[in-house]
Amino acid sequence: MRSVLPLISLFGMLACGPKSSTDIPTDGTAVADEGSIRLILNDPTQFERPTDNCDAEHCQALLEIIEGATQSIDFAIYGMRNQTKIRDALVAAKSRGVVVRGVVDRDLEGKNYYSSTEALVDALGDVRSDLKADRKIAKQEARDRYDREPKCERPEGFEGPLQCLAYDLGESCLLAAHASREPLEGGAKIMHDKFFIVDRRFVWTGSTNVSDSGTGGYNANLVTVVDSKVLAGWYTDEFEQMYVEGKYHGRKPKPSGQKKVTLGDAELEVYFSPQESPISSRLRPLIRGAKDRIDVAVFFLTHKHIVGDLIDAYRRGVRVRVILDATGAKNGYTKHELLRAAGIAVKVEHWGGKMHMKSAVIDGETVITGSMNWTSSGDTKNDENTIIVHSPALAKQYEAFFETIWNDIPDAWLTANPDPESKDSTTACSDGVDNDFDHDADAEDPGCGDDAPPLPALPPWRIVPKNGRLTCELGMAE
Ligand SMILES: [Ca+2]
Ligand SMILES: [Ca+2]
Repeated sequence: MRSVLPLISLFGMLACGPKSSTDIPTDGTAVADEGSIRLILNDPTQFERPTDNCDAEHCQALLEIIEGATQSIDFAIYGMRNQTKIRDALVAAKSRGVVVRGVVDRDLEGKNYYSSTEALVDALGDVRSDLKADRKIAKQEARDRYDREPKCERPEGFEGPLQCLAYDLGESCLLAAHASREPLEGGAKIMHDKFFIVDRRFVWTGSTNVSDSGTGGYNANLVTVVDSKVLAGWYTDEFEQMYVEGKYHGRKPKPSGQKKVTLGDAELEVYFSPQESPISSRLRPLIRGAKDRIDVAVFFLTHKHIVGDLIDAYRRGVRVRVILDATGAKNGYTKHELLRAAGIAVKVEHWGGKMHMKSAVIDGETVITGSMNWTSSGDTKNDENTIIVHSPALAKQYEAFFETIWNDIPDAWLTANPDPESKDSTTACSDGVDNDFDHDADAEDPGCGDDAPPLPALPPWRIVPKNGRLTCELGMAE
């Protein structure tokens, strides 16, 4: 039998290793490290349905580092569905003496969204979750809840928290009020990361869930694989805040420096949500600084300020294109119709799989990657990670991929919105998936029938002339 002593000492080292806060320069300079970065973009048009195999390149890359692990695997994932090869590889690593630790998401009832998560937790043992933190935060929020004075009129039929919007279009103003159809309760925050750290050297991360539609290859996703001890150290600190200290969401303290590392020709910046609010602190300034072109590919685009920045970029002559997920385009807070009203080219995807990326490329220079949707929750509530990569070569790779999938989506979806589970959406009626989360899949879904009902309407918007006024304000008269 293998001696347990080396394991205990290794575990001790892992759990009590130096905090990298001391390794983060406070003057914003980048740390130089040996290593490399690889972007893997998964093309959803190559797959007809979710699968339990691991043939897609991003899954292979994950399997490779798990199978090569000699000391440690730390993972923070939303959950797991199918993906037997990944589970088996983790179990095999553990049985050959690798220390395997993990965290997953749970809701206030202790449940996880994905059906194979419990089997993974049972097989590995050392897997924890955000359940306790969620319950504490929910209690606090219940105490803090208060009614805010609404600053705009609620659209009829939309009961959720109200978002009042006013965007400047130069001679006119674009005004809207957004809310979800259903009232939203203050629910659990999400441990939404999808990263693995192997041997404190390799980090596999991005938008891909470990699921039949994620690593199984059905959805459009972007994975970043980084070989860097420095970057792995930052991810380990983030992991241990959750795993060792039980700190999730708003309970994670704000770090003191900016995490930047150079790997060859690429410079990487790392941000964790919510403590670093990456949208407010970094994505918005990047968009405000764009000079030539921005291509965005996201699942949800509901953050009101980043939408204002995209409109401003477009108005100063930057070419802006957006590919949005068709389910995301049904959300009561989606801003894509406002972007279109401002003149920006937005295509809503028409695949069976989802546009699950949370990313953009700016000026052929900077790629935004990670797990964070462009939403207020992604910025300020959930556990998320974002890597910003400055590299013309990787930007070129992203732009080529974007061009391919942009051209794959018919121009009809520049103005209309495909029903995500209907004959509008390639394989959606034969993929075995409830693509639009209404509890009916394929032939059972009314959208796949001959008389498909129209999509429910989104909240309205209007354009009002400025008539000499300097700013756009809510409640402006025509
Ligand atoms: Ca389906
Ligand atoms: Ca459905």
